[in-house]
Amino acid sequence: MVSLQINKEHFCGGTLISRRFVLTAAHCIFRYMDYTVLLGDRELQGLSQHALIVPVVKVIVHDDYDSRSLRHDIALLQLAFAVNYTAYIQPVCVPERSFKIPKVIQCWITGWGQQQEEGMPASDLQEAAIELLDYRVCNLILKQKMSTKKNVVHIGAICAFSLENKDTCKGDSGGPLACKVDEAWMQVGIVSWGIGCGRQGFPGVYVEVGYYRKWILEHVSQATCLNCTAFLILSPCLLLSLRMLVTS
Ligand code: 4AZ
Repeated sequence: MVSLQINKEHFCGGTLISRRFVLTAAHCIFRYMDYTVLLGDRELQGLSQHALIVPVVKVIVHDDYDSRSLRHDIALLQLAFAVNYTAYIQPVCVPERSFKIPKVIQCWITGWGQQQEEGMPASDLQEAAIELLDYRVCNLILKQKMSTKKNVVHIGAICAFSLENKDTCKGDSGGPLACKVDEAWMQVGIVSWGIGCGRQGFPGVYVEVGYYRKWILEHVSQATCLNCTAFLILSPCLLLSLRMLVTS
């Protein structure tokens, strides 16, 4: 996971999906700004020797992103240079569209966002275990809470809640909802929106990453992969897909 920063100040989360690209939420992007990405560190104050700061050279926001409904709340940031992977800087896997997280797998939300609805941002990266909720069920719950007849959660989204009312909040947006499948981390969601933070009975809403896999790959390969098949390296994500093909 990475921290998106403007003038060295954290404002959103993101994730590294290739050596050159960071995935985040469209609502994290305002207008043209000098964005930088902090990689390889959990602590925002006093960077460690594992930290790397990389400028963003291009922002790709989903064409259908709607800032009112927050539909298609997804964006890619192209980094100024391809980062080298280390023990601290690793890419997360983007799931296949059809990928269904087995019920037994634990998923997590992480971020440096506010620790309460009216609270302070965290300087040390926080994490919480969550339960997933289908967007249709989530839509029914949130429609009722918002006293509206209009649908508020649509296909392409997934919701999550915690039994201890742990939740994402302001400053966590753009960050991951990720699940550890075998030895690989799969990014199932992107922090998008919610009503307040950590309120009992109010699930948080996330972009369903697998639903946008084609969009992601289109933009990432367009920009970086002139010769990808020639350099096809067996990444942990690819190995996981292959293993799942064999076992399913
Ligand atoms: C926010 O303000 C925000 N509980 C993000 C996520 C959630 C709530 C608020 C989900 O960016």
